[in-house]
This record gives sequence, structure tokens and C-alpha cells, in this order.
Amino acid sequence: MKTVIITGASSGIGAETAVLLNRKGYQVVLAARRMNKLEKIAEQLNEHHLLVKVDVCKVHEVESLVKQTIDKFGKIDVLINNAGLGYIAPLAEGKLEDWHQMFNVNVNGLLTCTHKSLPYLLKEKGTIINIASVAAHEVFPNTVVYCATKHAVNAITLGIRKEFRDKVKVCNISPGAVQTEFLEQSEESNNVKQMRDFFFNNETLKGIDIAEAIYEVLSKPAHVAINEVIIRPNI
Ligand code: NJP
Repeated sequence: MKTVIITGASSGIGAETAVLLNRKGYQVVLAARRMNKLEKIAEQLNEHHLLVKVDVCKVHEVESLVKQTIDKFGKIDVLINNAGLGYIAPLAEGKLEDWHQMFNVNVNGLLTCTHKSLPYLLKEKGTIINIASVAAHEVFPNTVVYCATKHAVNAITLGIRKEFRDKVKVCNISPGAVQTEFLEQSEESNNVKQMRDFFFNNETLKGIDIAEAIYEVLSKPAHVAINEVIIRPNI
């Protein structure tokens, strides 16, 4: 059985991915800060799972995540760097601590999880999936710093591919608007309201759409590496 660590598994894309991969036969390690949410999601999982309370910004907690995974399952085949957040505000109104937090979680957290898992991924010729964004490929007003974090994720993915070509597969999954808790982090404003009206249009993506794309990437034979997937609502 393959072992997958999913960060940010307490809601949205991460939660849907954990449930789908577990159903498809993976041993799943769900990592996030809100244990109560993880425990609720675990009601949908078989016994091949592990819940770990982790703030990806805390190096010792990520070390403990990796240790607990190895202690229970003995290996790591897949790391899904999904934990992330975005604050919606024009630069002129942005809070410095929000900008720093986005870089801490979306970039430094992803780097910490990658650094600590890499020795085990190399042993298994494993796969890293980075949840980037359409914001990794464009820059949108009101989300400039978020876009900068996702451009950094894109650079990290491209770099891993170049340095670890035949040793570890890596893929950027870049979603457009997905109906999750993503917008709940931001203070209410006209910009947030407009985005919510767009995001919760019935025709935008659901977490399961991204989970299925991740499963497809992971299902390819050893000689096939899908490195980039951009998924937008068909509107
Ligand atoms: O959002 P949400 P999504 N340490 O809020 C976790 C990207 N994306 O599923 O710790 C550990 O439901 C948080 O867990 P908790 C987006 O940038 C989305 O949409 O318990 N975990 C929660 O499980 C992100 O990279 C859209 O609070 C931390 C999870 O992150 C990924 O998709 C579009 C953490 C966030 O779940 C998943 O976000 C796009 C920390 N310090 C890219 N901080 C979209 N929704 O439209 C947060 O292009 N988390």
C-alpha cells in the first residue's frame, strides 16, 4: 500500500483528496492544525489512516509528522503540499502580518514539509504534488502577495523536476475557483463579496474535482510524469 501525507487535510481540497485516496487504497496521513475537523473527516476513512496535528510553519511539528508517518507506515510515497491560504485585499490595505503569514504557510511551510520528507520520498522514487494555483501563472489585483507565493511554488516545482528528474516525480496542480473555506480567512469587503459570489456560483469547481485530478496524476505508470495541471471552471 502506498503512503501519502496530505497537509491542510482538515477542509476543502485536502479533505476531499484524503477521502478519495483512502477509498482508492492509499494509507493516508492527514495533517492540519484543527484536530476536531480531522477527526470528523476520519469517520469517512478505513483503518489505514493517521491524523497528525501540525502547523506547517513549525519545523519541529513537521519533523514529528514525518516521524509519526514512518513509525506507523514505514515509508512515504507521496507528499501533497496543500496547506495554504490567501488574504484578499488591495496592496494599499494589506496587513504586513497577513503578507508574512501567506509566505510562511504557502512557501516556507511547503519547503519544510518537502525538506523533511525528501529523504523518504527518494527511497521510494515517490511523488510530490504541490497545490499551486492559476495565481502561479497570472497576477490578479487584490491578491498580489498570494500570487507571489504561488509563483514561488511554481519555481520550486520546476526546480525539483530539474534536480531530481528520475528520482522523484513532481507536479503542480493549479486550480481556478474551488468551493472551499478559502475565502473565510479574509475580512469581509466588497472584493471578498464579489469573489464569493463568483466562487459559489454552481458552475465553479468542487474539492472532489481537484482530488480526482490528483488521483489521475498518481495513477500514471512509472515512466510517465505529469508535471503541470491547470484546472479551471468551464465558464
Ligand atoms: O482552502 P481551505 P482550500 N499549518 O481553507 C490548512 C489552494 N487553492 O482547500 O490548519 C497547517 O478549505 C487548513 O487547516 P487548519 C490554496 O492556496 C485554492 O481551497 O486546520 N495547515 C486547511 O485544511 C491552498 O494551497 C483555491 O486550519 C494549515 C487548508 O490549509 C489549497 O488550494 C484556488 C495552515 C486550507 O483549506 C487548499 O486550499 C487555488 C498551517 N499553518 C488554489 N494554514 C480555491 N479554493 O479556489 C492553513 O487556485 N492550513
